[in-house]
Amino acid sequence: MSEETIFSKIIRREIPADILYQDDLVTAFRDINPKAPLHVLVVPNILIPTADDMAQEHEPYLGRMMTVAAKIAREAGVAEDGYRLLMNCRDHGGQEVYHIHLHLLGGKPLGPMLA
Ligand code: IU
Repeated sequence: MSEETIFSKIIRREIPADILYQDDLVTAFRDINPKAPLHVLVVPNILIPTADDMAQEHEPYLGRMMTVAAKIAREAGVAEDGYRLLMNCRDHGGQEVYHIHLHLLGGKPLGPMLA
C-alpha cells in the first residue's frame, strides 16, 4: 500500500500552496524551490506513486496533466519561447516525492537537457 505524501495534503488544501489550477482530475501549484522563473508541478488528484505505476486506467489523469501544463504555460506567457515538461522516476531519476508530478519549467533558456 502506498503512503500519501505532502502533495495529497496540498490537493485537499490542508496545507498551503500556491495553487494555480484545480479540477476534478488534477491540481497545479508552484514549486516551493523553483528552478526557473516559472516552475509549476501538475499532479493527479489520486495517488500514483511513480511513473512505473502508471496504468491504462490513469490515462484521463495523465492526459489532463499534459493539457493543463500547456494551458498554464500559455497563460504565463512562456509558450511562444518554449518550456520543458519532465517527470522523474524513482531513485536514479531523482524523484523525491512519491506522488507523480509533471514539472513545467519556463521563463528562461533551459539549454539542452542532457548537456
Ligand atoms: P522530484 O521530481 O520528486 O525531484 O521533485 C519534487 C519537487 O517537489 C521539487 O522540485 C520540490 O521543490 C517540490 N516540492 C514542493 O513544491 N513542495 C513541497 O512541499 C515539497 C516539494 I516536500
